[in-house]
Amino acid sequence: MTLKMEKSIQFFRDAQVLLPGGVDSPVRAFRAVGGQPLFIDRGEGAFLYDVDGNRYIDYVLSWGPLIAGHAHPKVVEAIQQQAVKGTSYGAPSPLETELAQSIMDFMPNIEMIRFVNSGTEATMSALRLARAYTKRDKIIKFEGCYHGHADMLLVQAGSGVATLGLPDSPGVPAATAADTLVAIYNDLDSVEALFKKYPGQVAAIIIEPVAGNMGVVPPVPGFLEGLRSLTAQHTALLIFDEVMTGFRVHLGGAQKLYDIQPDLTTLGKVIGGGLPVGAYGGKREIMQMVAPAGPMYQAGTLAGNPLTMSAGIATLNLLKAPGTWQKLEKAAAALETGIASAAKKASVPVRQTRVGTMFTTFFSETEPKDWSTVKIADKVRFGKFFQKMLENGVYLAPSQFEAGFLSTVHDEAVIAHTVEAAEISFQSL
Ligand code: KE4
Repeated sequence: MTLKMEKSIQFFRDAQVLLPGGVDSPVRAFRAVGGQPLFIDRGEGAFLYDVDGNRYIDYVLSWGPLIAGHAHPKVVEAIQQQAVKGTSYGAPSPLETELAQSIMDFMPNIEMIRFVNSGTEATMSALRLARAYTKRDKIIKFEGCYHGHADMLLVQAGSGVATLGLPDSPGVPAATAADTLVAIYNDLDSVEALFKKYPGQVAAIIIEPVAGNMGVVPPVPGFLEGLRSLTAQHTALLIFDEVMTGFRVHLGGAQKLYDIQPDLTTLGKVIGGGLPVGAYGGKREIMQMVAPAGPMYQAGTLAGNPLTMSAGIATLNLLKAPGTWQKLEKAAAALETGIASAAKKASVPVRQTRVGTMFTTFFSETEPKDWSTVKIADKVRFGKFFQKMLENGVYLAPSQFEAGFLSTVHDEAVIAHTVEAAEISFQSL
């Protein structure tokens, strides 16, 4: 059955005249899965409806933010009630402190926090802060991890950079990239070697504590603990980039799941309930360096705006309802086993990875451990599977190197339909 896509095709044709690649973020162009992106008319609960009237179960959920599904009535109500009071004041409002406190209720290791407007701003600012605090210039990131598109972080990055097979991005000055050191995920020796090579020069390690931007790759036991002791030993800061893992691998993030206390945490996505947001926070002593409390400068026109704060507060309040995490975990586990058994039935070799509500189906027979073990996955076969799932009403992340997400409204019927679609799709490969 081929999808009716006339309107999407026309909208994409028009968009490509005015927007590079016809999109406002590269991965949306479906280049990795060979095809014509769908133009969306609306989202409702677990579903997306495209401009041709096709309905899909959505496992992208705006790349993570919509943990309560599309247009949750409580979130919409919070946005509506705030909108009539004004969308942005350019001045402080009690809502910023309210959302800050709500986040800290989940992640008590964060003692102070600053809101910004994207995950990119959050990681960029956290690294500037780490450099200001330690008076050092080098940073360590991991191959395949993505932390937004700030110059210093577009070095061997994951997500769209990996999806499009870009070695690195042009436009990043060599001098900037030179201060970004790259280690291998799940390989402590590769980290130790960098500390040895650049003694006293490393300001911070920044890591996705569960990698999501090369597909979902969990940390092996002892890896995060090892990073914590290496950074302590070398007086560098440990930054957990929880823009994606926050509230997704555990309501308290990876720092709760693995019981590791990073010095700084970056957040985004879920805390804005679907509106533009980012945040960085951590130890009070470090955060007090941020202007105007301290000398490290960072600012933003719409940072902490009341509309985003209201959507974030409403979303986190929904997560506080008793039994919410158990419900999310149960649905995610059912999805994971359902897809794995569908692949087995069709004798298609896959490696399923999942941590909490984030998951990936790798078309590979190699256990995912780092970029080198995931990049060999069969991207062509993934693309065929993606298209088949789309035909069967399921919208997966359009790249083998991305995470899928589910929400509190992905109920049993939705999971059952997804597994059925997977059975049909795997059989067709
Ligand atoms: P944004 O600037 O896109 O809000 O956040 C950047 C970012 C930072 N850190 C992590 C761990 C992230 O996953 C992201 C953004 N995630 C991607 C999805 N892989 C956003 C989707 C996109 O780029 O279109």
